[in-house]
Amino acid sequence: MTVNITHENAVAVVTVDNPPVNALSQALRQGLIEAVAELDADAAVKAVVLICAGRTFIAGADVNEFGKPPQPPHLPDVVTTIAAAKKPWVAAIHGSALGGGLEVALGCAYRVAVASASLGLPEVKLGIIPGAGGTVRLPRLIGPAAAVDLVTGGSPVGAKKAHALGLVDAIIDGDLRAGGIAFANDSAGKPVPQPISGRAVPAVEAGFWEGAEKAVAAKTKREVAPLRAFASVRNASETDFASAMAFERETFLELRGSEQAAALRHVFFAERAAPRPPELAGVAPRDMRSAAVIGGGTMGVGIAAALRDAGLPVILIERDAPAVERGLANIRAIFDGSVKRGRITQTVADDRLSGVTGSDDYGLLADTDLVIEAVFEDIAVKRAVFEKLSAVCRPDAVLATNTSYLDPTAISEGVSHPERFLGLHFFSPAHIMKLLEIVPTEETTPEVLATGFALARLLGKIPVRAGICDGFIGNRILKVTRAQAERLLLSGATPSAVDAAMRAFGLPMGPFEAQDLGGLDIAAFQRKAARERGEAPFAPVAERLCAIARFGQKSGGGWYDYTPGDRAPKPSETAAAIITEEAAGRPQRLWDEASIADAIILPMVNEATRILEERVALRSGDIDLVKIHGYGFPRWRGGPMHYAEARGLAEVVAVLDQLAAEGLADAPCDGLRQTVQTGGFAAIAG
Ligand code: 3H9
Repeated sequence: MTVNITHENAVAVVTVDNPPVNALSQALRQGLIEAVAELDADAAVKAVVLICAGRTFIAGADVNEFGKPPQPPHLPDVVTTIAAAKKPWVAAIHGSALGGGLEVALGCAYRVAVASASLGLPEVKLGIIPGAGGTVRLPRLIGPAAAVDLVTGGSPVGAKKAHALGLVDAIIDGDLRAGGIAFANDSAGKPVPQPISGRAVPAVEAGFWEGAEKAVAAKTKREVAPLRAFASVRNASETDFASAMAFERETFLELRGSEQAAALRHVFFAERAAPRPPELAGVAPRDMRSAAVIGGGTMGVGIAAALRDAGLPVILIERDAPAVERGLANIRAIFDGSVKRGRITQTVADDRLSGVTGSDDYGLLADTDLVIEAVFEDIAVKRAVFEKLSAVCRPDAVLATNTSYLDPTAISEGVSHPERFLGLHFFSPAHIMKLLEIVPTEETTPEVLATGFALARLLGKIPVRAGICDGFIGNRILKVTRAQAERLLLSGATPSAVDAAMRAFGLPMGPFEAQDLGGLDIAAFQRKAARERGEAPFAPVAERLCAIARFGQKSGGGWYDYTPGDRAPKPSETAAAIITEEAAGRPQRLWDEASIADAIILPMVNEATRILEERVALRSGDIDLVKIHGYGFPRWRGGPMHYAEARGLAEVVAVLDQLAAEGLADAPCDGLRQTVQTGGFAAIAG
């Protein structure tokens, strides 16, 4: 039963039970309307507690219904019905009251919550705005400034903050049901508060709306929903309740069918599918109560900080005492940075640091559950580490290599019990970046692979399983991005034009700015290794820039020039001269922003399709997550694969054919051509 009613003397308890997160399915909406009618008619009932079974209060509308025509009863009507109930309803909140869930709570006369609960309107993260009165009731309840923050940012607030804002009437200590019933009994004798719909919106200072709009626009760039949510809150603050509700609903329905909403829904479900690969269903991970990191460089200390943030004690191994000291100082710098940014207090930082033991003695690892190697990207150095680990670690300890390009199977040669070995590709800075590529070898057991996924969950990261190839999923596609960017230069585009086009597409940075920031030497090192393997990586201009030590910002110049102390890129005559020389004899053409973006993004899709065909990635959604969480691909575009499907695969193939005819990209692979018939990437992945 979705909605169940019980009675505690004069208080009726309406329990919603719609696993997993009590989403507002049609049946639940219907059940709530019927509950109001039944309890209105019951003279013995003086007040009502609305509470949820399971791990959370109502977490919102059912996102699965968004692609389909709305079915009555519609949520705004459900909320209006609760708000008009003859008895006061008390929403008793635990877990999360999100989106439509919070809107239902706003229809209640009162809201009480346990301290651990959170409340919010995350609709903008799904490309929509609240559609059941959220933008209209909230400014009337907590004022326009707080309403703008909650609605346009989409992040939930904790119950205590919600209480301070006036969103929650009381925090319940102890049992929520009992506390909710006591609150309802108490309120039954008092005058019912004025319904939110009848309240005036508190006045704002002159210029508030203009300032707030600018701030929202600056944060959200090309995302549509936050500004539309802002407009709805503003309209609701300046007009009557009924017109405001109509305006909100119209915006909600329009955005619900938008491309951005479809893209963001795709990412929402991809993120929820990624941590649970079907082949690992029912496989228990190994215990992880302690961890160690080998290597105190940038990656090693980032990983160690992430492990500490998740509460694991960490041993940091370096080759000698000075290196240990440097590593510990680097970890301290990370925690100090978190204190400065207000993420943690000094006490928490001290505690995190005290949980790191630095040493050059591998013997300390005899009883460690998980060891992550993060030393220099050199196979001999890495193998030497695993030789030592094989000698000292328990045979069931999980051993992982953090590598971005090397073959984990080759690294694992000689490891004792190779079934406990796997690759974990963290992204820098490892304590911040959400992506974790998990790379099993042929010998990795399901239990050890499941441990990789459990680690991602513990660290709050998005795990994507990747097969073994040069660069795994993300860096393999990155190579294509960079090669295409250089092809563009040799055919008439400039670095600034390419970077501007990619920013216009939605990336935070263009490919040349990004290389200047990260350093051109890293990719040069990968290309050298590739040439030694007999490959012929394409980077004629980058090679020449490296040959004259133009490695980017760190050397004062790369693709661009930099003046000391200023990170703003300035077009470089040196780079331009090299480009002109390399482009000599090649056909030149005019490029606009859209065709530049096509010449970079669509070849990425082509490579990604090969990655799917080779089963290096198992699902196209996984590839989208890699590019969004590891490389700044705009979330609102849904990732490259979703973008290609939404754009139309026939058009993608046609543009690639044209680029190939001009010698500016590879021709579409067979798999990509086939998607035009099958309608999407699912057939390849399946
Ligand atoms: C909205 O409300 C619009 C209204 O204003 C207007 C209406 C007119 N629907 O995240 P988890 C599934 S927009 C359907 O791993 P957690 C999820 O797919 C909505 N399904 O759990 C997964 O399924 P499976 C605004 C949903 O404990 C399972 O639940 N609300 C929904 O880590 C567990 O999910 C939101 O945006 C949904 N709304 O976190 C809230 N939500 O097991 C989105 C989840 O089959 N949800 N599922 O893979 C969340 O933020 C988290 O799920 C929550 C729990 C914090 C609640």
